[in-house]
Amino acid sequence: MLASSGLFVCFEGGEGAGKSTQSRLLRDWLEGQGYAVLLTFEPGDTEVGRQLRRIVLDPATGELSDRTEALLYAADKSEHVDAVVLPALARGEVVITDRYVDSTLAYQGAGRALTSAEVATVARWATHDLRPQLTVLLDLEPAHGLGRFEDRDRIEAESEAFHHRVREAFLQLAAETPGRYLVLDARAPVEEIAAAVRQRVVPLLANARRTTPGPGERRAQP
Ligand code: Z5A
Repeated sequence: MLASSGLFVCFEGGEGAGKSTQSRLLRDWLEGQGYAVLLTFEPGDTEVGRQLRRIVLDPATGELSDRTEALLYAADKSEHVDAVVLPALARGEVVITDRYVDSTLAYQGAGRALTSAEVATVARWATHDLRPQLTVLLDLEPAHGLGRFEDRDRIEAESEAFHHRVREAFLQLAAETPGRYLVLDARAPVEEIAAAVRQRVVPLLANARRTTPGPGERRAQP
């Protein structure tokens, strides 16, 4: 299902690929153009999501069964979509999410010993099969992204092979529906990536609500 009002954009990729940086830059630029924007993220951008995030990412949680982990991420998504994403889209806003369903298909489906089809069934059910109109995949060699951080959470601490499977899964998802993806080399300069994202987003804004006229736009005369 695609949203019929607003615009749903997602940033995906491995750790340290620049998702938070680019989602903030896109939010700031769109707001500067007068659009109503909601910037959000998974896991953890709801009340219950914050608790789920602590469980799935805190190294103190220790081992979880693969299915438990997939269900916890799915619960976070369900709450996120129902409480945050769908209401904002219904208001005509541009919703930008830092990670979404592709993350669980990649991390729980390809990273862990679950099949992607099983994880997809659970995640699509949890999210009413709501799909972004555009997913920006910031592609980066795992060692490069992990090197941007010193501390590691439960998932970042996984093996190099795990992170390579995750990267390949993201690329495979993008290859399956290329019309809904923008795959960018995350090693490019920040401003170069931001410009490529803007160029791809602009033609998708037809159903997005403006709160103020864009720069240089004149108000209609009474
Ligand atoms: N996870 C999952 O398993 N299943 C799911 O369904 C979901 C998530 C939704 C969330 O961690 C973890 O949950 C994640 C997957 C799993 N774990 N792992 N591993 P998170 O939310 O805490 O973190 P993250 O999503 O992995 O993002 P991040 O680590 O915060 O990185 P980022 O947002 O992609 O990057 P950044 O913060 O924008 O930039 C990182 C640094 O690089 C920073 O110093 C920037 O200034 C720098 N940077 C950014 N862009 C550039 C460029 N272009 N060049 C050079 N330096 C740059």
